[in-house]
Amino acid sequence: MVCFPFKAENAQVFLKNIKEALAHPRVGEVLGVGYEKNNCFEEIEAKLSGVERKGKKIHLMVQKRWGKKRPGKGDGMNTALDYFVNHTSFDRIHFYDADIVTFSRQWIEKGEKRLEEDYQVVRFFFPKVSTDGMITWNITRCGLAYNWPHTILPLIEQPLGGELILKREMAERLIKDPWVMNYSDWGIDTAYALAFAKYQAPLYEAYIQEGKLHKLYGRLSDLYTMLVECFVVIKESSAMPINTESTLYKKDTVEKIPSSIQEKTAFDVKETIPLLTVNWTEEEMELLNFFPSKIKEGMRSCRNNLDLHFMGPQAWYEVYEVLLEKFDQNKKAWRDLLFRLWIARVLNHTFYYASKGYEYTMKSLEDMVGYFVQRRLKEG
Ligand SMILES: Nc1nc2c(ncn2[C@@H]2O[C@H](COP(=O)(O)OP(=O)(O)O)[C@@H](O)[C@H]2O)c(=O)[nH]1
Ligand SMILES: [Mg+2]
Repeated sequence: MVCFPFKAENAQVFLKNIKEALAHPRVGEVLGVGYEKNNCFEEIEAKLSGVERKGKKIHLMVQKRWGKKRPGKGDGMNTALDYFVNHTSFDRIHFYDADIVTFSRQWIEKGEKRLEEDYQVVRFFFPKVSTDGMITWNITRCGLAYNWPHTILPLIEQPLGGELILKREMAERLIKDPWVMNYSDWGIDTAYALAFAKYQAPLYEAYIQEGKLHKLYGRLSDLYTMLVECFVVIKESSAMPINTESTLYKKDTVEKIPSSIQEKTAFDVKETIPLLTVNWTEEEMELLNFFPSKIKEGMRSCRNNLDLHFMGPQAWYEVYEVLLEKFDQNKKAWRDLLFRLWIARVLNHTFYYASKGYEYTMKSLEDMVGYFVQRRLKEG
């Protein structure tokens, strides 16, 4: 079974993806789980007859309320798991984002092949734009490295990726895990990744060279909610014991990155700068006192003079440490400050690394995650 969670997507793109999935001989059913019965849902529903295929089922449904966090993509994915386990007899569920323009049945093929081996979970990864994935790198991968440096978690290429396949047994475990089902928001991808590691599920990461082209963000402010929710799940699970010493884990090796991807910029820098420099509150200023003086001074002075040299990968470690200890998701000033600190890191990366060539940039990000791992292993 193939599931596409969706909220408000381009119907043409989504319908083409449904059609593509149905065309794979092994796919018996496509499930679309919508956020609500909105225009997108109704448009898809009205046009389904155009993509139907004999002997195969298409099922559209609205997500149910499973978690206690903001109702979001997590409720959508968990609704799909429940439907898959309790209303079908298929043995694998594939998840793909509905907005992917480059989706093809070869992805399904590639993943299915690995599940014939001993793997229980297959995740897909894609060539990356050097200024994209800034939550993945600076929040999720750094957080996985900080909290679980001795496991496979820091090695996972795209832990927030919505493209993955699970065997039935894994889906059954997830829906019986109240901790996982609680993440109804953007925290879900991290929650699944942590759960798989906790279950020691054999994992394969499959590389898709064509890349995942999908709708892009305009301003980084679009990412505010996602940023906060992705950090909160890391913080809340800090004490979770995970041991993957004997877990089977492998990934495809990456060949040359297409030059079209090497040259892309993921967001509008000019529009982003004011998110860091204007509208500071007294309370945010106060909270800066928790941070080492270099960071406190740097953040304070960047309001007048945009010098972000202070927020390199190693300074980010110091920031992360304080955030894990002090961040309070119920305080707006903390959420706003988290956002600003992250913007400072993203702009540091963009100004001082991304300007020096693709390979150098990507290596600096890998090195940052490596630094988190090494430092935590050293400090025990
Ligand atoms: N069911 C459901 N799907 C969602 C929700 N929010 C986002 N999605 C879908 O999840 C997928 C990934 O979301 P997207 O906005 O593309 O995130 P990005 O790829 O990280 O930029 C898309 O197919 C969205 O339509 C939600 O609240 N409920
Ligand atoms: Mg997308």
